[in-house]
Amino acid sequence: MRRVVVTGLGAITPLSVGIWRTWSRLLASECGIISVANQEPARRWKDLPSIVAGNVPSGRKEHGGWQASDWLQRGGERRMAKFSQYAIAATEMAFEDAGWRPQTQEDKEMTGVCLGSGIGNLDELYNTTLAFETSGCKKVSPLFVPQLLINLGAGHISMKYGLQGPNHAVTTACTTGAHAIGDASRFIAFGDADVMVAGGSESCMHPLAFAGFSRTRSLATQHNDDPSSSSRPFDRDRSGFVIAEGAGVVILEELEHAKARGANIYAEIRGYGCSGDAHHVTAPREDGYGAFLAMKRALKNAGIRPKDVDYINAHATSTPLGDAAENAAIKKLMLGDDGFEQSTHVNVSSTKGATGHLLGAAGAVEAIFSILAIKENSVPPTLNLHNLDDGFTCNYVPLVAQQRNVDVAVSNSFGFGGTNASLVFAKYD
Ligand SMILES: *[C@@H]1O[C@H](CO)[C@@H](O)[C@H](O)[C@H]1NC(C)=O
Ligand SMILES: *[C@@H]1O[C@H](CO)[C@@H](O)[C@H](O)[C@H]1NC(C)=O
Ligand SMILES: CC(=O)N[C@H]1CO[C@H](CO)[C@@H](O)[C@@H]1O
Repeated sequence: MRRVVVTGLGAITPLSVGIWRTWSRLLASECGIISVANQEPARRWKDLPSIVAGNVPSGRKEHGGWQASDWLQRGGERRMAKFSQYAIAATEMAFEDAGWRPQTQEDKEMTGVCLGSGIGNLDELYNTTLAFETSGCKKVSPLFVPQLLINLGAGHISMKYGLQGPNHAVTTACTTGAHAIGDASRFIAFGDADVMVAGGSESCMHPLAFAGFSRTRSLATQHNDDPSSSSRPFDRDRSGFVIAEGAGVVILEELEHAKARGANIYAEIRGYGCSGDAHHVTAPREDGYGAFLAMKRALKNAGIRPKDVDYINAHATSTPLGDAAENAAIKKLMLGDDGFEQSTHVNVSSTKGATGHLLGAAGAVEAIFSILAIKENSVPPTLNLHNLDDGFTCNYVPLVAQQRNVDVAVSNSFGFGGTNASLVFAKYD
């Protein structure tokens, strides 16, 4: 099987536009979650049970802010959904970082895209629905359908760079980013491409999204007055997740291809495992069996034993049930064949305390954090973790980052519908 390595990273998160500022703010225990109580239209936002969010900061790119004109040609903003705009920008950063610009026809044919979104363009759907209801067909823009389709993120990227390899879009709710990276790695391993742009993007900061997730009782409602303490994975007082936006993109490359051009190799992607809970639309199985299976399969695929895992970037979104189920899954995974309890040796953190939950982009952004943990031997912290629940016996890296030798990292992502995926990254040498 062909080996696959990571040679470029790009991200837009509530902490910053750009990888390095995001990473340094994450390690410095800073939080990107703010209040949306004063957003317009006020009559729609004000009655929502959860009014905290992980918005991408606006401003100039030199200051880590988002401004569409820094990344898109004129008119691009009008033609593209916000999630596609973020995807284009994160891809530009990742290509720049990788130093890879496919020029020849052969290079273009062997470079593909696998990128998705969880929700897509709720804003446009909402506005067009209202316009259609009052004024009919003539008020529906010819851009409506292209703005709505989730695979247009991947489509716009291929058009911009002339990429003629596989062009694929994943949409598996909050597992999207992880599935996209895992599937992309298999395109390379199987010889369909030498280089893949892979990741997830999301922007559904619309009051309707907040209303919908409130009705599934998924959101943090207890800390509206103190936004930065609202996302608290694994903490006893966690009450739900915080909706966030952004994008994560990695450049995956076949090992020999990367070596031949002297590329900087961040890490190797060694394993990918998926499973379904077959249980419930929004709730996990209490014992975390689905998550356990995904991690177990990913490690089997990697040929790595659970006890050799140094760091797990948990999906843990700060919901009471989800975090407990994942904790149970990690403990089950770490239970050695001899019954020896190893969970005290693995370092687990959830970076959602700092970023909130980027939904379809979460898996990609967190894969990037796992890759950087390996590259930098730093484990990012779990913010707001003051009191552990009973049975939470791992090292959850509370509040401050820890320096650790990280050779192997696992990144978990789980989504509504009971879909679970794990990625395994390892140091390349
Ligand atoms: C939808 O309508 C609102 C209110 O008029 C506007 O602020 C927003 O920019 C519109 N969104 C899109 C995608 O056109
Ligand atoms: C697997 O996916 C489901 C989606 O509903 C998620 O809620 C759950 O946390 C995941 N499984 C476990 C046991 O963690
Ligand atoms: C692999 C690794 O670095 N594990 C560390 C996790 O954290 C504990 C401390 O709680 C260390 O003792 C382990 O070495």
